[in-house]
This record gives sequence, C-alpha cells and structure tokens, in this order.
Amino acid sequence: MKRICVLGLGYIGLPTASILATNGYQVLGVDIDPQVVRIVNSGGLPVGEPGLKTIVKAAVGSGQLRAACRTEPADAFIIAVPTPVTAGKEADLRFVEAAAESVVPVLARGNLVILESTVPPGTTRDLLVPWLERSGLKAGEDFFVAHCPERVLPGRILKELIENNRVIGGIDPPSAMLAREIYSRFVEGEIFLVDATTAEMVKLIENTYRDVNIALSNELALICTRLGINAWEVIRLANFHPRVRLHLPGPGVGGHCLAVDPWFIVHKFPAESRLVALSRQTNDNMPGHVMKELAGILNGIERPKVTVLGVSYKANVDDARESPALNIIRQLAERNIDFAVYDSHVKDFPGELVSLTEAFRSSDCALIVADHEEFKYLHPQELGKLMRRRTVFDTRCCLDHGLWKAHGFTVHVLGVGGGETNGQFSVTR
Ligand code: SAJ
Repeated sequence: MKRICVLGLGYIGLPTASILATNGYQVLGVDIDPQVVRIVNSGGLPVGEPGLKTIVKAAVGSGQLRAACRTEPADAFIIAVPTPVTAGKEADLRFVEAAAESVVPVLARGNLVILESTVPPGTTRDLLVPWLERSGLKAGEDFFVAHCPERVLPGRILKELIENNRVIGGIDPPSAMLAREIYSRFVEGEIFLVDATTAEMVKLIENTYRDVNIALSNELALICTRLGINAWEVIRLANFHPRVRLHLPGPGVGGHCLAVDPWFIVHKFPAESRLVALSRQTNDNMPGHVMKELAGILNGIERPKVTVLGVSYKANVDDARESPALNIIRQLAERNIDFAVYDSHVKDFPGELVSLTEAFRSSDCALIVADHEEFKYLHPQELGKLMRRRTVFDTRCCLDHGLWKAHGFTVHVLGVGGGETNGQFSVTR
C-alpha cells in the first residue's frame, strides 16, 4: 500500500490525509468543492484546527499530498465525508454513496476501501459493499473493506489522531488486518480489530453515552433551579465518587456528532432506544429553557438588548454549525429582542459579529453561550461601564461570579436556583 486516496477534506479527512502524507504515503485528497481543493493545494486551510496549518504545509510542500476534485486510482481509499441527519432524524448517507460511486470506476483488484464517516449500524456491510460491487469486483475476494470510525475531538484532532486507540472493523479478518497496516504507521494508541458492525456501534455508543449523560445533567440543572440549589456544586461533589462521572449542563448540545449520532440508533431501533431518544429531546429543549430564563431576567425592561458571547457549538472551536447559540439567536429575533454577538473564534456565521465593546454597549444582559477560554478572564469593570444594566447570565458556569458580583453585576447561572449564585462556591470543572 503506497498510494492513498482520501475522500472528503474536512475536519477529519484533511488532518488524516496530511498525517498519512507526512508518514510516507503518496496521498491524493479529493473534495467536491473546487475552492477547498485550491486552498489545500496552496498549503492553506479550509477548516480551523490548532496545529493543522503546519502539517498541511509540510505535507503539500513535500509533494506527498495534493488535492483534486476527481477520485484517481490508488491502493487504498479512505472515505471521510459528512453523514448528517435528515429532518426526519434519519442518517443522510448521500455523501457516502457519492464517494463510493466515485471509487467504483477506479477500484482495482487488491484495493482496500475504508469508511471513516460515522454511520448507522450495518451500513458498511449493507450499503457500502453493494455500492462498491457495482464495479463488478467481489468484496472479500477481489477487494477489501473496513470501517475505522474517527473518534477525535475537534480542537485536539492532531493529537488524538495519533494518540487515541482505534477500532477497526473489517468485513472479514483480512480487510481489518490490511487497514491496520495503514493506521499502525501513525497511531500510537492500541488498535483493536473487530467486525464492521461492531466498529459502527462502538462509535455510535460513545457519542450516545455523552449525550445521555449530558441530558441527565441538564435534567439535574432544571431540578436544582426549582430546588434553589447549585447543580454545578452537586455534580462536582457527586463526581468525587469513584464510579460517577457526570457531564456538565449547558445551553444545549451542538456539533455534528452528539446531536446527530444517537438518531442513527433511534431511527433503526425506536422501540429499544427510548432513553436515547428522550435524552436527545431533553438536550434539544435546552435553548428553549435558556430563552425562558432570559425572558424572565429581561422582564420589565423596555426594548432590552442582549450581548451574546460565544456562538460556536462548544468552547475554543471556530465551528458554529448546529450550535445551540443559533437556536437562541433565532428565538431572540422571533421575540424582537435586540442582540449583538461576539465570538473571536468563529468566522463563518450566518449573522453579524461585532467587537466586544460594540457587543456590550447599552446592553441589559450578557449571555454566555460558549465558554471560550478567554471569557474566563474578561474583567467586568470596564465592560460594566458600557452596559445599561449590569446583568450576566452564565449558561456554562465559566465566569468568576464573585468578581462580577463585586463589580455590581447581578449574576444568573444556568442550573442555579434562587436567581443568583452564592459567590462562596468555587466550581471546579
Ligand atoms: N457538552 C455539554 N456538556 C458536557 C460536554 C459537552 O453540554 O459536559 C456539549 C458541548 O458544549 C457541545 C456538545 O456537547 O455542544 C458536543 O461536544 P463534545 O466535546 O462532547 O463532543 P464533539 O461533538 O466535539 O466530539 C465528539 C467526541 N466524542 C466523544 O468524546 C465520545 C469526539 O471524540 C468524536 O470524534 C466526535 O464527537 C465525532 O466526530 O463523533
């Protein structure tokens, strides 16, 4: 295996292609977007990810990585395309099918096709293999197929690509072993070989576990608010138990993974996955809950203005797609509430982003939605002077509430009853 074709140059495909290229493979990165192809070929970045620029530059500069819009013959094909969910909560596998279709004409005897995209259980065996067999070749005899789901965390992709364990699911043992040959070139974690459907399920249940866990904490946040106590403190103390690992509440679960993958299970097994479906709904209801609390905070203020801080789907990433902030902003607009948005990470945003000063000017409430690292160091003194009312609503419990209160702020925190935090609590995250 010398030549590898990586289909899809997004958050996963581009880092994977670059790492393979810097590890001695001759890599062709394929993307349907000519703009992405142009950017990569010039050593640039179509997506933001710490450290990626250097590795793409190194890969392209050495001549080991180039990008194109068309799939070309190779020894191995790695499919890393998006698998979104439809309005009906079904996996949209059109991109996987299109990628497979582009491989069919160039597929040759002895080739290996690896699917990295997250897919519903059974997809590799029941959808990918039949697609590839349109080539006239037989999977397991003429060519090999494996599912090797990506499991890296946006913001830490390069590190996790190398250090994380990998689960490789083959349609047969030779396929899994062949795929291992490629990943073992750069993976420092352990590599586990299983069947393709097991690998699909491992990936789905990892994200589902997080989603259900977060739903539990969000439910706890609502209960604690009613009780007049602090959910963050409850979680912190409960997590000292050696077998408890509660996640954190928040304004909702975003991104293309946790908010999507559980549906791949629910859609196929609705009767068996009621807890998974309920958790999804619980998390989807959080932006509505934030809006309800915010409306209470703004009650009685004539023509209020809200400062929205952080619109990416989570801290320290530039990705605002599927972010709970978008839902909150939509609700603000529907209610005719004036707002201004600040986020120094996000560039691609379907609305106006303004400077920090502009966002705080004449504002009645600062609403923290994404807990970017720098927000923890915001000093309330000067910002407070810009505002009409010194109020902050922290949905991530990330500010130094004692400090903000000391500067005359009324502090509201999601999951904390009684309207204000008791400044005496120190929350360890
Ligand atoms: N969130 C909370 N509370 C928490 C943790 C997260 O509300 O305690 C929210 C975040 O703010 C965000 C969402 O959940 O809106 C998802 O964030 P995340 O950091 O849990 O996950 P992703 O979507 O960035 O990446 C996940 C990872 N999966 C796991 O950790 C099991 C990553 O390893 C996967 O590769 C990725 O999904 C994927 O591509 O599937």
